[in-house]
Amino acid sequence: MTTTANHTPDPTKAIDRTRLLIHGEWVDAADGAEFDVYNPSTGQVFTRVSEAGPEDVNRAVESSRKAFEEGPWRNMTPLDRSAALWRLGDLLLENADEIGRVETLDQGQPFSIARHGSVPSAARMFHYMSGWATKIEGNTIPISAGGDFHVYTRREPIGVVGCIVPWNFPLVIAAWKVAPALAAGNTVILKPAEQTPLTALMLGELALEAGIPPGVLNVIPGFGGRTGQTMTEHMGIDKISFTGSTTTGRRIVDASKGNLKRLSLELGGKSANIIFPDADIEAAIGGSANGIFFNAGQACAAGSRLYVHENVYDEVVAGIAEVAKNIKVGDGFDPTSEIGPLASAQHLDRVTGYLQSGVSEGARTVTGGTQIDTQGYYVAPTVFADAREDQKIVQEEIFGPVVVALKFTDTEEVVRAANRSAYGLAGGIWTKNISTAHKVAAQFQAGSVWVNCYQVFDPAMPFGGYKESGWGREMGHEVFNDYTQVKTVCVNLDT
Ligand code: TXE
Repeated sequence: MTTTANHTPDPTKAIDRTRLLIHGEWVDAADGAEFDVYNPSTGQVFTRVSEAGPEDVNRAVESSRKAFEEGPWRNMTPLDRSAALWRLGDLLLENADEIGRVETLDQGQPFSIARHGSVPSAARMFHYMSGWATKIEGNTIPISAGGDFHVYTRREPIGVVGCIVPWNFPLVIAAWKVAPALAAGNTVILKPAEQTPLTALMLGELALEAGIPPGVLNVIPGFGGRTGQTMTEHMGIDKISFTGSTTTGRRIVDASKGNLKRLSLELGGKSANIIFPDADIEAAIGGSANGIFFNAGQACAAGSRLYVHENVYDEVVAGIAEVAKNIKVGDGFDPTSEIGPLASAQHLDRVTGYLQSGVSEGARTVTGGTQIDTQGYYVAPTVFADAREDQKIVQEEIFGPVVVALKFTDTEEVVRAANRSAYGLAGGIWTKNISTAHKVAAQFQAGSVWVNCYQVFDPAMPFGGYKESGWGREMGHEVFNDYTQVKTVCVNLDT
């Protein structure tokens, strides 16, 4: 791959990597299968990619197992492992123009966001996690059993980790999983989503260039029901780290029981964002609008349930609707686009179904509410107001640029309402009252709470769900609980 400075992306340029990456080689699927990849900005097919079938999953597992057991990675000094991961972060940045271009083609996010948001964010994950490769430590433990014992723990890698990622932030979420899995000494089989397979392949290519040995990161695009299902059932994979829907998460729990795989599950959300009357209303409007409309609402932590105090309800709803109306929705390669299309035709159907359901269940459409009538998978940023708790648009994850506003009167009531969800991924609080902020943060049944900000992510901040939003944590040092296992060694010193 090559990079040019201040580059203007060319959507028509051919895609370099479209085959499976297994043991450092680019190979066709064993049965020759391929699938079409669509540009969501136009709805047109722009390339085809090899589709890994069961035989290819077997090949990838054999390769990753060999790479794990023979130890070119696990037995590398932690400092060398750290250096390779740092180098991979650097290579992502060096190739940011081309990776950004491909992410925009594949996922639809505006090029400026892909190039200056997604790629640096993935690079930061490798840089941050590279530091942990030298710091994964055990403990020494004083015990009271009779005798003289030296007891200590070792944190060891789990083995072969299957990473199954979604299509909303293809490269970023791959980095969330691959970087800590590798830092801990595991080997990885990465399966990108069928809608967005390309930047995962580029990551695999750069990993080889960074000196990560063949087989340590295999990349096998394919469909969930076939490639993904084969991975989760596979007896040769020790752990699955998955981000996607709660429905598929449940399927993965069922499918993984053969060898009782370890599971990390980062699932859906329907996060409550609460605006108290004493908030900086202008900041709350801007932050809350960004918290739902960023990436066309295709973000698991999106603040999709907006609870607004009755004293400021009309002002906030009008303010967010004004932001929504002025957002420029368009082709990811149009430099004026602020948000792009939805990632697939299937997802467009899902989101427009919710738009219809909002209206038929009686919510008031303040702005938007429609598909944008053009080629590609666009919907208008939408604000529903005066919704009721029992409506589908309040209970279910829409995963589109659609916010539902609800009015509240007192704090206890809004906390109860915010927690009345099967999900528990994230939440937001807007207030100038420090006591309200901390009290409500403590009462939120959610894995992340933002106060006077929304969707701030950092590699050092753990992220994951309460309740049906999942198991385990991504990022921070917490993530190593999910990518290592603890061995206790007890040595009798009286021999
Ligand atoms: O997700 P799936 P879908 C939510 C969002 C969206 C809904 C459906 O609400 O509207 O899910 O999206 C792989 N075994 N989120 O159907 O199926 C699949 O190939 C193993 C929230 O696209 O969960 C892809 O790689 N893997 C979310 C990944 O799972 C399987 C992000 C995600 O697809 C599989 C995405 C199987 N049986 C959707 N079936 C978030 N938490 O950010 C599918 N896959």
